Amino acid sequence: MRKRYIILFSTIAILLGGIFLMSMLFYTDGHLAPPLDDTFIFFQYAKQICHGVPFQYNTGDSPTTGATSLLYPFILAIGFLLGIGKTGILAYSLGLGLICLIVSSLLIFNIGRRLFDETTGLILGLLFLFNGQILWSFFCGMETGFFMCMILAVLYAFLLESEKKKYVWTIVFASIMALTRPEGLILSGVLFGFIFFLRNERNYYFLIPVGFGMIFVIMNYAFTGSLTFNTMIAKSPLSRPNSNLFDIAATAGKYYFYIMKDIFSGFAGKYSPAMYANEDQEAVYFAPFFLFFGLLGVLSIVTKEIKEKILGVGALTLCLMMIGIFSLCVSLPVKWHWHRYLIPFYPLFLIFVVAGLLLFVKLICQGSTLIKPAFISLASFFLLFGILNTAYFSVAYGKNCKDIYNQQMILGMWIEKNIPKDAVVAVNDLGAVKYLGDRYIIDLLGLGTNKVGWSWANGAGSIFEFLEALDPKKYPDYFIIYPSWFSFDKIGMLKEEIKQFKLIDSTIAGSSSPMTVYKVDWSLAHSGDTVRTVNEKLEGYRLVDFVDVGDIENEKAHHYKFWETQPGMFYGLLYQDEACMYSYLNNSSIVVIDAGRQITGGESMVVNTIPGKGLKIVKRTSTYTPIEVWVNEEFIGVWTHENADSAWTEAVYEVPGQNITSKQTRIRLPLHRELKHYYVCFSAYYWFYQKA
Ligand SMILES: [Ca+2]
Repeated sequence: MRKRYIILFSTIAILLGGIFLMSMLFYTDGHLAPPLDDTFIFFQYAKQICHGVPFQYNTGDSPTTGATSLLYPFILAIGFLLGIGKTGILAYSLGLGLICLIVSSLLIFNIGRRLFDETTGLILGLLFLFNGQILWSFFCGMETGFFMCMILAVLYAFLLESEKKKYVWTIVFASIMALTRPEGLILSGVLFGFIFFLRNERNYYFLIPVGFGMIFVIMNYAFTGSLTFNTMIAKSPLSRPNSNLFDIAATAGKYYFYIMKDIFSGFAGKYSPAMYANEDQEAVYFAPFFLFFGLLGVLSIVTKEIKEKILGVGALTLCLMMIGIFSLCVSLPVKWHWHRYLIPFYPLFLIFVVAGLLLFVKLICQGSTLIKPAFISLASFFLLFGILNTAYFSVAYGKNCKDIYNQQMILGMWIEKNIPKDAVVAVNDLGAVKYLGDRYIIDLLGLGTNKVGWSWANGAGSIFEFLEALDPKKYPDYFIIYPSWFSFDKIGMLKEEIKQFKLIDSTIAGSSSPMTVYKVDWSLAHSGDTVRTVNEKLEGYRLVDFVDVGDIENEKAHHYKFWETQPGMFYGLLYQDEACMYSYLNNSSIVVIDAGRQITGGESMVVNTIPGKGLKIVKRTSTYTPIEVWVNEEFIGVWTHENADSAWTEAVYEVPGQNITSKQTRIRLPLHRELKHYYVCFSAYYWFYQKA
């Protein structure tokens, strides 16, 4: 490679990095800050590695995989080992991003040069560098830039090694890629399949990267008992209750359309002076006609490879891009943070766009000497858009950094000074609050705290049940939350508002409401554990089991399931569970907090029983809907009781002893209806009593 290209790309990258840095410092009033709170999650895990407690978000906790990258926290940890300190890590992460950007630009330049010619490589390198979203992700302090760099390294190594079929560096870089992100594991699987089936090379060494990628999955399973990463549990529709294949397929399909039509075409999106990372900014991602030229590029490279009967880097790039994006459509069809999960695939798309431009010019100019100038002219149109979008994102980046500085970072520093050292703090943004505030935190979204992610996916009620079930020593003293994300206000848990951290112009924060610090009121914790009003009906009976609806762990232990009368509302029209604070219909002096589920179809559970003894089922509810009682799939009768609107009632149903035949009994409670009308029945708690 010629030295001048190294100098050229490095100079441009440094200049662009400088502009982004200046924008950050301008908007944050001279402070270093990342554009996302999640960056601090990485810093926290990296810090913990240096303290000898890797994967523990709070020292002493069970390990978590909240960074969703096995490798990158270790790379960041090197920074701490070099002694750069708590704030220095930000500069270190930016420096790493810059190095990755330079290396990536040289890699993509060389891919273009090898595939086409030097000019095309140059244009490709420039289109890569002048893409504001790509720059944003390199300077976000997280693993995205490094991940992109590894994908390009795999492609370039493959390009060099595929002729002789002796792969060393391809496998090395693919292994690093697989260690960097779960998508890297998917891509390494694609790479293996591509070599093995599409190129018919029986090369089992390509299983090595897959093996490396699996390490993190296995670790995640060992840490959490689930194959799903904490981030996925919190963010993916796959982890929503009652998600189903039909709806997932439809959501994934629609998201795919959206990426191709709205993002890659460069045509969609409205003009809006607002700069908000979480929606409606597709207009500034790519230039118009990008998809057209991308498709031409696929035709140009892949057709050639098919004609030559040996699939090469073009087909590989296409497979990686399409399957990589498809995996995101299924797992994370999200729009927030400038669609940041999609960004690592943009360089692959750019390769096709440039190939398409070249083919287009060749077809138009038909062998004349004008090909090169025409190509450069046409490419200049796209470079112009690239420069404009870089300008936009340099500002967006600065404003995002400003948000994080003024909200999460200031908050973290405030906690350090104002909250007792032994306090427990529950948060919805776990990054800076922990890294700078350094208190014991409980992450209500479940990235840094295991298990609670499933509650988050179920709704505010399950979160209440999760917190209530904690060891009281770990009850949060403070909530630091966007109150609109939860319903703690409805159940009287927000004892005192201590402080608000408000953004005037929010550009990336998850809520426009201020992040607020509250003291927590626990006085009604466990108030809902026992039967409160129908004890006289249970004389001579003793408790044999209970199902606390909304408590995910308790539900799991009882094989609890619920279903909807009109399924498929898991996404968008989600039946969220909720927590309620009511008094009883027939005794207003008893106030109880309990969470439960909105049931429209029915529920089933398996409970411990004593065979042959009469069973009384007690249900805490706030609604009246007749329900059918089925015991071990035998219909027993219809359960009716008094109505309690915005109050609790406890209803009792008696199952004769002859119907209880084993130590485990399956109870099924479908809503009773003749037509599938829409009823909602609120279910909060079941107790099972049998004759003593
Ligand atoms: Ca409950």
